[in-house]
Amino acid sequence: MKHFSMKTGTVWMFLTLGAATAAFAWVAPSGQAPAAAPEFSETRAMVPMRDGVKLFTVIFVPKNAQPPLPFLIMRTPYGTPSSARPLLSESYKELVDEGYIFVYQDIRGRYKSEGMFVMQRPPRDKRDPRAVDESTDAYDTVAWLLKNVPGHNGRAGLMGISYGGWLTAMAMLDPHPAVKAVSPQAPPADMYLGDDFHHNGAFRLSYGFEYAARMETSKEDASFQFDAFDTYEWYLRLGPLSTVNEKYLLGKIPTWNDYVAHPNYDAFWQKQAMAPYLTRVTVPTLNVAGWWDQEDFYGPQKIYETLEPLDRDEFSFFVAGPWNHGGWMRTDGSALGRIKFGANTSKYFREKIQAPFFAHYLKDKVGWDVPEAVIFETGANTWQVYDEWPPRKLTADRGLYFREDGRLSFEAPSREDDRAFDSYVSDPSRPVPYRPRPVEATYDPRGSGWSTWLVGDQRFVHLRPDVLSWETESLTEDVTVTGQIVARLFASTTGTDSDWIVKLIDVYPEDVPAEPAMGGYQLMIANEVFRGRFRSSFEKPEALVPNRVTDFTIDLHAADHRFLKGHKIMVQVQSTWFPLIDRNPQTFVENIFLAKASDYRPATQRVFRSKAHPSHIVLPVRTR
Ligand code: PG9
Repeated sequence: MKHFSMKTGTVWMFLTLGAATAAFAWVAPSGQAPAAAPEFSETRAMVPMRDGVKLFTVIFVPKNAQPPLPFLIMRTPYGTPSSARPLLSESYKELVDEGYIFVYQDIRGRYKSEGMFVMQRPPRDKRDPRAVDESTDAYDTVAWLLKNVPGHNGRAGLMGISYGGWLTAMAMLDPHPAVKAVSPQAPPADMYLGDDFHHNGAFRLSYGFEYAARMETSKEDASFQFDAFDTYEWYLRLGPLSTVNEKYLLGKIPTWNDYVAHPNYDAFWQKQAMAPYLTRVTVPTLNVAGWWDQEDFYGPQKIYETLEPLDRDEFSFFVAGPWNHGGWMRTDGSALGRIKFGANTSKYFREKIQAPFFAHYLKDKVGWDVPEAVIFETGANTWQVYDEWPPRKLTADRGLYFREDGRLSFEAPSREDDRAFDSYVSDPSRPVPYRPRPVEATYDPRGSGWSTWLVGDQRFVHLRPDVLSWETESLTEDVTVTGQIVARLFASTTGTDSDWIVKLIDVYPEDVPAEPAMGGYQLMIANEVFRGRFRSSFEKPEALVPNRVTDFTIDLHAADHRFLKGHKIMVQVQSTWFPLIDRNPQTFVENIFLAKASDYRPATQRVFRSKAHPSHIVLPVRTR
């Protein structure tokens, strides 16, 4: 959906790119006549795939660039643009200035393309010569373009965000020989372990429900009509998850049915996960992630990490910046929510990284000199360049321990004391909201806090009786954390299943002279949920033993963050995060999607902090 309104000298554009709506302005420098907007000739084609299905494709050839030019291809489930206007936005400026033949394509079964849409269609069985997948569709598209579009230089690049990033990653599995560069940006890599639909087996209820309904109600995006503005209340009223099909989706949304049929990490999810297919680096690859990506933060890191040992030609690069999902192409990146970064970080990425990457590999231009990883160090608000990511040689792991009286300390507890724990009651009928209410629907056209919730001030739950917190003294010097953060939790529950949510927080000083309103702000730096039943195996869940102290290792993923002198480090632990994560009944049942209302019960949770059971966070602290 696109809306345009004209203002003097400024064209405001509201584009639906990926699954998020963003606004950009294309502005003529003040006092100057507007620069001539680039012009494109536009061709629409139904491009035939090897099985006869035709995919709707729009080709924009720049009128002012000297052929031959490479193709830059963006495949999408969200609809191709109806004109070249997106290319006139700030987001594409550097690429448009460089000169490419831009190609957009609706994937199978979406918008104007033929065929059937399958949510993240798994890679084909290569023994079947007639089989198709997103990799063959990308291949066939490149072959067709080379044959049918004049003025090209024989090379093609692919890029995309999120679903588009995943399509890009799929294209690089068996790329057409003309594909010389790809940039998967925020691609999901595993929908069960870390991306949109589940994290560590815990179901991402609001996103999983709303996205499935959006994509599978019709060929075009469709928003589920909630009868409550505050979806926290709507999801709570829903009761057990079986109500979804009984009352709302009526068994008609395949992805919802798949959630219900595959509650564990079975072949269905494993077949979709990227890592097993990433067996070689086929072409130069620019992997891009946002530190506060509310949808696919795990994916780009997992893909980069998997490719790294296979990257003999040093073709795989990693970029992480202070962005939400796709923020580098959707906002100017100078701020996210109330957090400011001191510069236009998106422009930096597009101008200094993305544009030179494609220009180098698709046009042999000089100017691409990224060694391995370009990472924005949050807190310090500076870009860092590393020759490996994470830079293990520059850090040492240090434990940050939960201590008595809500203290957090680099000193481990030394006294043996069975009663050294903190405790709360987790009540699934009163779950902790993951962001301040009202929790607007993800795609609420009136606006939604979804895209910035990860940078929200965590004081809204601090000191709730069902959220524990521990914090350090004010830091006497900066502490920089660069790399993988892990939580080691020693905890017990009176129930037989439980979720554990761990949040690592930067607490601002009370007095922030440059920005007084930020005094005491609690900014989340890392976080994750772990569903207790999967402690031993994601394939075969097991009940927890009530009241037994059990250790949980929870990957909080990577960060590059400087906790500044005068700030404090805080950890919060809770057992509900609603409706981001569905409520764990806290009573072990075979399939939570089929749990009864009576299975949902309060439980008393204990988090231990004794010598024998020292709950802590492992931080990769910079030593150099
Ligand atoms: N996060 C979205 C998505 C990607 C892939 C599968 C399902 C959802 C997106 O923004 O495209």
